[in-house]
Amino acid sequence: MARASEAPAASELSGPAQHGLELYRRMLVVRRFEEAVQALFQRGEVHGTTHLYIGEEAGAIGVCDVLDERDKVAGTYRGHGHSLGAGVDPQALLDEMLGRETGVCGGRAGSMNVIDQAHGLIGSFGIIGGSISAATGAALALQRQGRGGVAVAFFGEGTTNHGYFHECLNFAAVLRLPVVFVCENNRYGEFTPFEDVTAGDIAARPQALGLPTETVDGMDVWAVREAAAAAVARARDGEGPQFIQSMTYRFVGHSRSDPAKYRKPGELEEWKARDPLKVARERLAEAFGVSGDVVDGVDAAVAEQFERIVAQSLAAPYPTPERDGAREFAPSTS
Ligand SMILES: Cc1ncc(C[n+]2csc(CCOP(=O)(O)OP(=O)(O)O)c2C)c(N)n1
Repeated sequence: MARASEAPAASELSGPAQHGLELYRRMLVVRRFEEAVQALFQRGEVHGTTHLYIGEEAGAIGVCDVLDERDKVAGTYRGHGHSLGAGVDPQALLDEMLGRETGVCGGRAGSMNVIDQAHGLIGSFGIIGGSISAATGAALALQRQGRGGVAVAFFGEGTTNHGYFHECLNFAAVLRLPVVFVCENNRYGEFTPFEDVTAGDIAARPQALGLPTETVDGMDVWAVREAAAAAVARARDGEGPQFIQSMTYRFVGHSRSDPAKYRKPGELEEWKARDPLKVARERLAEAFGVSGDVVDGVDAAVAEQFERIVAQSLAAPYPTPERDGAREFAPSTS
């Protein structure tokens, strides 16, 4: 046991302090994963394109923390955080990015189309709004199964201008489906500020359909988690669809080729001052008495984990036409 004047070591933590440190660790895994993808992309190891979630980690980690094995998650093309939040193994996910046979989809999905039914991830959707319709359909199935499962759709604020959004929210409201719509408002749809293309208040849209709606600080994993816990509990209890708007910011361009010159002066710096990892570090110290040394220990362990993961991904085999996955996708000869 630590003396009163000493902050406890990691192994001595329990309850909310231990849980808070675990939330921090999971966000850090997403951050290091995205940095690894970025570096490997620049080396030509990741094909196609990638959309990184750097800066937005508190969203997926806060929401997914309150889900259980009955639940389903639908993410987007900015979906590595959604996948990791759902519980996809970082090694299998990185192998997938590199097109390796050991990837979670056998190396055939790449960055934007990851699916892992074993962890309730019903898909990552390159078509915007795809996550909304997939989660709404999953919620209909879950409602009929009657086991209390809830579906979660992640999507960006730009997607709230799409037909899918309005149709699915209406459908879910009419049928009181157990679905939580999580709008990750990172302020830009590709290169366009959301206020240039979005009329009125986004939160007023679900409210007009009668959905309980909460806007939260998406840089604070505890705030996101609290809103998600309440929304998921209501959806499980048969109270129908719920809506969360998580206010966040991406620290990198829309995709790998975007230098993000459209940002307003000082905006990036302002949001970086509220980096979810920094916010969590401060909260861990102030509210839970977790020392900087303990958090540094987590940083070191995750850095080491990623050294191993990257080396293993680079050494993993590529799929060959003889393997099962390739046959699955081969044109039928009958
Ligand atoms: C149906 C459809 N139309 C257009 C696109 C091209 N597109 C890709 S991302 C994007 C912007 C989406 O912005 P937002 O919903 O705010 O999500 P964010 O990228 O900010 O996470 C667009 C228009 C697409 N993928 N699908």
